[in-house]
Amino acid sequence: MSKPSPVGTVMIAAARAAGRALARDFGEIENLQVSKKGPADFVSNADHRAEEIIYTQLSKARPGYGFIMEESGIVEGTDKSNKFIVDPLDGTLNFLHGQPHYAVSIALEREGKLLTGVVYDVAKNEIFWAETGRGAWLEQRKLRVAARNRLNEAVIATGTPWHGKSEAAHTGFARELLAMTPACAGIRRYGSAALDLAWVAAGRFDGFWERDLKPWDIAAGIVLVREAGGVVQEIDGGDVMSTGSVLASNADLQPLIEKQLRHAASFGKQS
Ligand code: 2AM
Ligand code: CA
Ligand code: CA
Ligand code: CA
Repeated sequence: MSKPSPVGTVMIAAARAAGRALARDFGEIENLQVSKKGPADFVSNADHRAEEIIYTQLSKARPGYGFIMEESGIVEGTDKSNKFIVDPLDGTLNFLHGQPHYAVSIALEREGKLLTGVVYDVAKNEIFWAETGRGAWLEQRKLRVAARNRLNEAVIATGTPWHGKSEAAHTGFARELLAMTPACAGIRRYGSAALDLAWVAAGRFDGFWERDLKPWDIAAGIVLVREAGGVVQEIDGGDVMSTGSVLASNADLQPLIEKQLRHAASFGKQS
């Protein structure tokens, strides 16, 4: 079965429509208006346009549902049990630098549980979608996380903290890198957390960890990884949607990655 539910179909259509607008803007990034929301937190009218398209389509198709959106914030719905979680452009920095690795990410949370996730890689025209109980899919291909169980054969994705994050965040990440690089076959940092998670679901990455992300970066990708048979946890054992510190992989690698990240915490502290 590779058919999404009716609401899943609506979400995929909204992601495609936003993707078409993003693809047009990507063709002329020199004309975009770019501003900063924080020290290195860029946003452009491409982000806003894509979000507007998603909001318009979804609120028309499902009136009353709530929204959490990266750029427009929270819209309280009259229907308290359904909430869309929207990142109109994940990988803005890639996008603005002409790098064709960015995505639209839309999730649906129902009764406090993530139900549906859609991640659209616009440049590669790949729609990844998953729904609880229906599996994770890329077109007609049912997705399954990688079966690799040795960390030294694994390719692991991560996200680095950026300008404006705390010194502790940068130091902590440097320690984690120091623990992970000797242990695995390769580390990748491509700059879209939504796609990193989709690629874990697709078995292209064996694992992914990043700290301090936002709900819209990870919500859709979490559904994808879980429905592809993978495991998603909060790095330190908390609630992943609250802290945004995510570790995703298959069940064999998960304890091995977790162990290296624990090990990292001790570096430079035993003097
Ligand atoms: P964004 O492109 O939607 O902002 C990469 O590490 C992840 O962090 C991406 O999902 C990206 O989402 C998010 N992010 C937020 N602020 C960022 C920044 N200043 N630089 C790089 N990534 C950022
Ligand atoms: Ca952003
Ligand atoms: Ca994002
Ligand atoms: Ca974004």
